Amino acid sequence: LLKGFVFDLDGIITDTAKYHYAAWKRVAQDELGITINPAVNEHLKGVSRMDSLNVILKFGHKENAYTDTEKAEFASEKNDLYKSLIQQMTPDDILPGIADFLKAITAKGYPMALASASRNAPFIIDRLQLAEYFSAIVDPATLTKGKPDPEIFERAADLIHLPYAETVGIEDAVAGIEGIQAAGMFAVGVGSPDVLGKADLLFPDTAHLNLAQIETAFNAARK
Ligand code: G16
Ligand code: MG
Repeated sequence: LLKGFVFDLDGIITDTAKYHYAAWKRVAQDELGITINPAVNEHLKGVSRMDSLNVILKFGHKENAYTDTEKAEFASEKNDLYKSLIQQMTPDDILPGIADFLKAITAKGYPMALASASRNAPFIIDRLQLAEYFSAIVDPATLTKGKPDPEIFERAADLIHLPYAETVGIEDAVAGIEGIQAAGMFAVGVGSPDVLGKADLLFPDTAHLNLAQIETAFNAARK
């Protein structure tokens, strides 16, 4: 029986990727002399702050150019820039259909937890005025592994006491879909079939997310 939901943030609830990208682009250019592009940005999605920096350094062939202390400073500078950009977020930044989708889930009594790799997730959920919908938000600082490891999704379900087999996870990234499935959960993808073909159920965009369809597909899969 379907008991509840775990949600990704970036790409599902709101598009923080554009702000992460703007902040990394500046730091990469000014501090590292590396010019990143949208293709590199695809590899930063869902990836932790330090792992994102490592992706950029590798792209610029500078993976061994800096000490851990210097790297921590670059990451912190990026986060300061990022934080200044997300100050302006409002409920208008909620992706299409998400507000109604969260309302429908709540109306049916399913609990929800947030499984975002972002340490800024509680601030963003607050800015979007969505805090009332989430019974728990995973603190990524307490995790040992990033997506595609299932840890973040398992932690989210644990926080709201959901058995994994009765939990639905919602994600827009391949690594996220893999993590949800590795946790034994039902994976709902938002995106294109060529990228997220492995998902148990796929919607082309957030506006198409439909609770009744998810319930039907979940019940058919668990029979
Ligand atoms: C998000 C973004 C990533 C970002 C990560 C950590 O993941 O997609 O690009 O690097 O959070 O964010 P912060 O630097 O704010 O801790 P998710 O899991 O919400 O898709
Ligand atoms: Mg995402």
